[in-house]
Amino acid sequence: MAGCQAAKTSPDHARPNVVIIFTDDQGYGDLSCNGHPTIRTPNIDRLAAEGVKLSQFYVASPVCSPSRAALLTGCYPKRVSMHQHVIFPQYDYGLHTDEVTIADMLRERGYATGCFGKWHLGHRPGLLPLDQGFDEYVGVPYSNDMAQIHRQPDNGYAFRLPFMNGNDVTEWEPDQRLLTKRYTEATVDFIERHQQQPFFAYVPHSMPHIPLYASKEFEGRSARGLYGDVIEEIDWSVGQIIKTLDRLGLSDNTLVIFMSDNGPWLPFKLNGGSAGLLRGGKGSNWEGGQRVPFLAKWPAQIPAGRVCREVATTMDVLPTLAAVTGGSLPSSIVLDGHDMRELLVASGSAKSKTEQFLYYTSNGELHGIRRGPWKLKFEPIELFQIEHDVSEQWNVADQHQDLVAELRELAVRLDAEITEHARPTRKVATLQFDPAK
Ligand SMILES: [Ca+2]
Repeated sequence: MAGCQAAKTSPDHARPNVVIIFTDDQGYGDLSCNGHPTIRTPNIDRLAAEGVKLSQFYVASPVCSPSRAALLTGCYPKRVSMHQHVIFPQYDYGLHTDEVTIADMLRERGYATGCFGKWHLGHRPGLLPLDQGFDEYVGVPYSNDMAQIHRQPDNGYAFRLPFMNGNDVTEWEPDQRLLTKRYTEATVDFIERHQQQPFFAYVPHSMPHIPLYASKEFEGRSARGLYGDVIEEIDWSVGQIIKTLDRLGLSDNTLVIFMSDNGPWLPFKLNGGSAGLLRGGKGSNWEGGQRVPFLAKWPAQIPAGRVCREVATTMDVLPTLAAVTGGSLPSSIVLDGHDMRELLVASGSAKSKTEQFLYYTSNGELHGIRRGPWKLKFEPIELFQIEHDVSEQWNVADQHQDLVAELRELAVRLDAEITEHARPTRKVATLQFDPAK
């Protein structure tokens, strides 16, 4: 029975392999298993069928860099001062190396650690994946649009997109049709090379962040158009990783987690995704901006085919992995996430430890709070019973004025604590490479 599995701590399972697949700007509704009618994701759906799906899972920011900082550190972006929107190529700061990332924690525990994809937490010397706990890195250090969409020669900005191996730029302006395939090959190669020891593979895909690219094998394949082609290639990638684990006999003891870094980028219309039932998308504090798919498969511990409807967040991943692997975190460190292991492995009665969740805008300003089924948004004040009204259509603030005042006071108080104890980013004056044209 699933209930016994939580307590199982046999040596074989003391240090499971960990694979985190983190897509970019994929909407809550952009999976077959979350209801999309024309995008086919059989491999990602398999994670749900053979593992657990969380239906109320949040990222801590509706944009890339803050969301990634929260995942890797277990903290609100504001606590690590990474809350003020995304890192652009000319920026001189990044996540501080004093922070303990998932990779730092697992490497200390004896894991081989690799990052294969989009980094976006700083790209100057000392701010890259090899400085943040990863043994290996292959990918692009910031968003795939920053050379194309944000090219602004009139403002003095014109950037190039580097492709990196470790700390070295191996090419400029890589063929983006091949990014998903290259990240996949690097991940499979990493798993094959480290099959004899515990490993952590972090796979933050560049796609489906615009501009969209699929390889020629996938272009034109999906009934959803290019966006669907891109998602179906990511699904192929997930399948390649699962097949590799199966072939090497590692599947049973490997925890594979699939998530997106924020909601769909709706202004790009057909090139943006869908949040399904949820209102809004990337950059907003509507549920569509911050509620994302979460699937986890780990046959040794997670019962197959469950849906967990408890609230959890990316900030829970670090403390959960520490609990699962026996990894240690400094006792002095303040985290905002909680060990959510019970939500993954228990048979259904486990309750979330997230008592409340703060919403911050893409620029890092406090903009709301969720507690239990209630979500309060600021400016204008709107209150939603989010479990009755998942699409945030019916503002009931007028009927619950005491609750509005209480939640507002709580949000301000919690935010004040984070602000008071915020830890700094790291600024670096020198360049690792010159991103300018
Ligand atoms: Ca993103």
